[in-house]
Amino acid sequence: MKRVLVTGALGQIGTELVVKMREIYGADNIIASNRSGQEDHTLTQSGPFEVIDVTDAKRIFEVADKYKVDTIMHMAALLSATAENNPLLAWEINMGGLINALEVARELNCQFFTPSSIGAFGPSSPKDNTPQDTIQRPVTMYGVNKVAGELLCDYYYHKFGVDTRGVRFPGLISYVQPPGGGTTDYAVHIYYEALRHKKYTSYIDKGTYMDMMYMPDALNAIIDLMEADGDRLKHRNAFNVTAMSFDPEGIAAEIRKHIPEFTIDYKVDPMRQAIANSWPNSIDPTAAIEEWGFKAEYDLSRMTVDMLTKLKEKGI
Ligand code: AKB
Repeated sequence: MKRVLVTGALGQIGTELVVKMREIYGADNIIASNRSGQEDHTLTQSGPFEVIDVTDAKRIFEVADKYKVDTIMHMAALLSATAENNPLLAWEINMGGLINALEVARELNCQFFTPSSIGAFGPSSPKDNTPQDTIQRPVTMYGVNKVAGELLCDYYYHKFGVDTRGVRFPGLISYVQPPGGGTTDYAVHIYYEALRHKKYTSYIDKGTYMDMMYMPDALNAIIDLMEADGDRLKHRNAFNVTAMSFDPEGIAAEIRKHIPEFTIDYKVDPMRQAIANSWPNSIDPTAAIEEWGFKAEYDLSRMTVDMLTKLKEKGI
């Protein structure tokens, strides 16, 4: 990775990924792009920035060619709840955007990364310690997009030799850029509300376990996988990665260690609850550990300390 185009750079992952990669590879070598350019002044000023709508294949090519990039990190996507509310738009952005970006990677001979998700599993997948290779029959549009995306990336590798790589991310927790439209977002909101109001009303019910990971571990996973020796990779595009699994009661109990008055109650959102119910309780990251040395530094307790500290520093 010497010169990288990041799509969806103002999203939850992209915002921090661009900052970290600019530190490692040099600001001029990381070309951030997003559908609109207004929201994040710092990122658009700290290195090259271009407006790209990923449904516009020509525009992706134009920017990738202009900067002579050798890597594309395709982060632009709708998350699970938004996708479920607007399945046709999700197909257009998640599948149309992906194949456009893959085509540019093929034409310009770029290495390629795009995230899959725990959403690629469904109710018939084993629920606990879900294996790397298992039944994948998701029942959401997001899940359908993710499984098709995993297969499409494999196809571009086998058919055209594009060096495609990817992970199945769990819910990602961060104090920088809030997520939007996901099912796991509650695990970010809860920290803000704990500091602001000492209480949180969860749209996900108690007893609903999902995998989660702190953003610094997610960024390291992306960079480590992209830097890994390709000859060691057997799976390439859809490595299970996770750092912890908890339900709303579990994260609330951890927050209570620091804010004893904190309380949680429930107003369950049927749609997001149904999505969560169809996902694993926990997934097995053994293939990622064995094939490229995946390692997560943050568990629930270390993440909670860091989240509360960093959000307080931000004035929350
Ligand atoms: C979502 O909730 O949609 C995402 C994901 C797990 O892919 N955070």
